[in-house]
Amino acid sequence: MKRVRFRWAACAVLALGSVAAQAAGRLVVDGAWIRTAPPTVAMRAGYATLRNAGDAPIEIRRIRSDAFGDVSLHATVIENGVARMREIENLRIAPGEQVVLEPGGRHLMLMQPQRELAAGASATLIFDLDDGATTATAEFVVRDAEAAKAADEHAHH
Ligand SMILES: [Cu+2]
Repeated sequence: MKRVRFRWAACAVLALGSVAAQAAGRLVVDGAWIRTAPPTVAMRAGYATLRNAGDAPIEIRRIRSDAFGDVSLHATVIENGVARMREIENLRIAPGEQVVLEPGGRHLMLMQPQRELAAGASATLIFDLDDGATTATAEFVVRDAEAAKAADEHAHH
């Protein structure tokens, strides 16, 4: 009798352990692009769909790239009829949810390009998640806004 009870307890511990190990967030970055700008402009804007394909919430703590001196996440807010940008410190995405970064809305602010980024070039962005131990990497392709829009419409048909 005692032996049976022990086995049941061990089984419960194993089951709990496997649940804890499986619950994890997973950032998927789709349709990532950077809008072209004249080489003299010291900033670019980046857009993408950020989706949490995991089963635990994720929080984006930091975004970095060798191609830029500084990367931050911005929201566009209208104050007294004027569009202003505000930094989003930590973006939290629930399991199954997605955040769309698009022209006129939330976007990545890419400062101090470290090299020429003509249309067709690409830059790797690294997203540091949660405790900093987890990262996601995405390739952002440089395109002009019209080409990006056409490609997006094509993808949806
Ligand atoms: Cu901005």
